[in-house]
Amino acid sequence: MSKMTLHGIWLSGPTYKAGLALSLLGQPFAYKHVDLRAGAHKQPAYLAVNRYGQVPALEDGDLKLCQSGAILLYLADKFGKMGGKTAEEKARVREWLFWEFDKLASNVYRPRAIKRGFLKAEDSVYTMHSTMANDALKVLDGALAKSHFLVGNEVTMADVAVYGDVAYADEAAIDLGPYPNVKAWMGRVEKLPGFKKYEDVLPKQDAA
Ligand SMILES: N[C@@H](CCC(=O)N[C@@H](CS)C(=O)NCC(=O)O)C(=O)O
Repeated sequence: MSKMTLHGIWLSGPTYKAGLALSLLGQPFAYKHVDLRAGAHKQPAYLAVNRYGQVPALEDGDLKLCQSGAILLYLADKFGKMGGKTAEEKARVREWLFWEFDKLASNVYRPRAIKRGFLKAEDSVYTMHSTMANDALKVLDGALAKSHFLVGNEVTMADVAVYGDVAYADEAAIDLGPYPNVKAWMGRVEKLPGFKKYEDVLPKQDAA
């Protein structure tokens, strides 16, 4: 089986989700660095891989797939792992994926982009997103009070997607102190075989 190729940039949270999923699945992958600052994501060569002009994208043979949530579900189906065991678990994984992109991802990523200087915005924009992130973190903390992982007893793509948001809370200056269940769950995810931090899973340039 030839290696899949992940296209992305190491600072991108959605790219981290795809890279982390591959790493937890024990799947080595080739990597193509997409230079967002140079506008590479809007050039025809890359638009042929991801029509939305965003990272990440995953190539598996002739298949070119975008949207990190869709990539995670594809990998779960392909390898028959981390997608949930029963029909209900599979549906719950999808619920979390839709929820996290609606309520959590951009409310962590935008404050992070502001704090890191990638995005210029008024203080009120930071406050709005970080307030919404805290609302979502309360929901997450409540769910994780009841179970070790988000769906069932084992890690699923729901954990990967949500971890790929909260991993950036520190850089976003969002305090996880009030969410002890989230912190304990992060510790469990970080102990999984194949777990890597974003700086370690995503190369900074092309890799074979
Ligand atoms: N919903 C998409 C979001 C991807 C996304 O926002 N990627 C950012 C980098 S982190 C990007 O490509 N930004 C450039 C742009 O949107 O033009 C996913 O989960 O894959």
